Amino acid sequence: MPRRQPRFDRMGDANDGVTQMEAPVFKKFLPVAASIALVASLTACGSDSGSQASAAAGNDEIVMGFAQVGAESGWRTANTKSIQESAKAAGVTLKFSDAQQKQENQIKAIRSYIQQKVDVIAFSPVVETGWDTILLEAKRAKIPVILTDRAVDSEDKTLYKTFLGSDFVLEGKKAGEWLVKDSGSAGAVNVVELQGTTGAAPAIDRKEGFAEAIKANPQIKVIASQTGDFTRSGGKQVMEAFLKSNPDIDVVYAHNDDMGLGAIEAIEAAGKVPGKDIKIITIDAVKDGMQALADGKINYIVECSPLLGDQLMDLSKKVLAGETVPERVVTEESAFDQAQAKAALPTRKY
Ligand code: GYE
Repeated sequence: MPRRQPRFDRMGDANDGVTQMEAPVFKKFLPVAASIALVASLTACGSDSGSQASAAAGNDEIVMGFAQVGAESGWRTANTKSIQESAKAAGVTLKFSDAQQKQENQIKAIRSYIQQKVDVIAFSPVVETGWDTILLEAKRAKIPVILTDRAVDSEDKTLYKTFLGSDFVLEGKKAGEWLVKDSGSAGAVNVVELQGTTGAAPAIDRKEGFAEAIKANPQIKVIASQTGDFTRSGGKQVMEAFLKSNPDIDVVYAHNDDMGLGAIEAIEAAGKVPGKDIKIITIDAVKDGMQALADGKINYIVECSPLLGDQLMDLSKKVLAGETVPERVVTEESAFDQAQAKAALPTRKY
């Protein structure tokens, strides 16, 4: 991932987050019973066979620990479903945990998987930085790690086997390129941006790709940009504030469908017509987003596929069989305008 290189320099020591967050926070603020309950729930919520690592011991069954970001969006729900279904189909025993968008919960989950001696750990890092300590623990325990969906910003590439997911910079670029084309020779175009979770790879990269695509067109200006945390309620709230302080918004660029859908509610409540008075561009192309696009309330959606389950199981099997896997596996994706959404909707899988 050479494009991440500049950020290593900017971020300095990638260890900071983890070392600060672990022992002190949980020991000081969580009652012992609550800590135990958390670890117990991490173990309980997967389809846990109760067996210890087996693939390495010569049995066929692979035990995977998956630390999910949360359930913040339609995309995430589809992603979780894909992973659970693919695990079942591939005969992989899945231990699954939901971190509720908190890095400390993901670190707890991963540590618990290490203690349980799973065969492989996969996770979608909620933010990019602060993973080196826990990944080093997994490496020392000889448990391979596969990054799924989101990347980590770490200089040590030996801490994980591969990274499977989308090219988020490209997604942002596609969104920006559509806007450049759509606005043609129009005068000033005022854009407000609803960013994803602060510090998350898709938020950083989608912002970067969009900025890059519009930079040769100074009439297109991002006049406000704030995080809506990838949620519908977050998108609505931030959009309400944007509408109050900016009378001349032409375009909303939302880093995911859910925030765009929240923005639609805010725009309608303000007496404006989404898709017409204010154009909306989003990323993901989940069912609700595609429906709003087909209905004319969104103008363009860049696809980001959540269906990573099959590839993840496949890569895990290869890694555990000692095969070499590519260090980066990029998901193939397209984009939709309103007519294309109408045509695609009946056969959409998510
Ligand atoms: O776009 C958003 C979700 O990491 C690609 O996370 C994922 C993003 C997705 O919350 O809807």
